[in-house]
Amino acid sequence: MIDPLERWAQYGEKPDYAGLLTFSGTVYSQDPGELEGFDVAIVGAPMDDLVSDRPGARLAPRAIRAASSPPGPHLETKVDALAELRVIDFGDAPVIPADPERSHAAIEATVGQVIAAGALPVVLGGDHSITEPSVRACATAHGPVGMVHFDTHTDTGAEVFGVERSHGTFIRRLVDAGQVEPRRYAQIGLRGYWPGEREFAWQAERGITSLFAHDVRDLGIREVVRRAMAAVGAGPVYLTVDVDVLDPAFIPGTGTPEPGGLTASELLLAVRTVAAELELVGADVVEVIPTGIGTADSSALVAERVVREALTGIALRRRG
Ligand SMILES: [Mn+2]
Repeated sequence: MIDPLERWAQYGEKPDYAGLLTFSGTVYSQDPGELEGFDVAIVGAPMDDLVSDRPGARLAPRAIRAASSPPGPHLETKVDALAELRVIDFGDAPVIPADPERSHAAIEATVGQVIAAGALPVVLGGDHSITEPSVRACATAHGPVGMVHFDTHTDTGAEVFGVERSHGTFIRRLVDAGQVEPRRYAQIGLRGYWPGEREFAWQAERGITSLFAHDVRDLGIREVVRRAMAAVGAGPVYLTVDVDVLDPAFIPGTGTPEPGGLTASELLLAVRTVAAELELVGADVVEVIPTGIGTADSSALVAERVVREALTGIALRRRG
């Protein structure tokens, strides 16, 4: 086990930019035997072979580690999570470029090692397909899990461009495999133009709860989260956060940005509330494209959506 803080021990803290790159400067190990006694293990899942649009999320685990802030008490809650929990960075799953099946197997095995040691896995994606092997590892240990899913998209397609294993299909695969309980599964932040009636009919038949971005706008984030948590209820829960749930104003660096999304403060409160109230057995954050910042033309994107909203209004008016 390596402690990146060790060389700065006499100062009590390490500068963020120096030393071994681990999440928030936590200790690092790749040895599952050293996971005993830890509450949480960070696992990187640097693959983006299954995106339907812009690639680059394979670069996110390192970028998120580089962006991580040092420990210290949270100003709103007064909680220093890194002091109260024993957290270890377990490194990246051994993914294979251009071989999504073997990469998924590697992610499932690595997350499985974390769970076997009694720690809670927090996975840094990666495209959203990485949630499939991560949830599979959790469901193997805990039985079928509930899910809270922050996303613009439902990711419940049967296929995307005819491809069944995709970042747009993994939830359907997990529900069909009995690993996510559809009646204990809530989506938050849906908007835009995908999916369609067929996918929503499939969801409705199974009792999946869908909360849209317009629900967040009209009801407020606290009420939306309350409804999601009521649907999920007691029992093991997996939390998955696709950062494209945020408005592109907050996150231009993602693969399929969609205007009209949540604010960062809404998402942060929602994630904290879910983690505080529900029995999480695993979590992930996905679809960050660090190199996308500055290349995603969010001003053109919002202009395109303004036109689409105007056209939608015109069409509604003509219906009478
Ligand atoms: Mn997604």
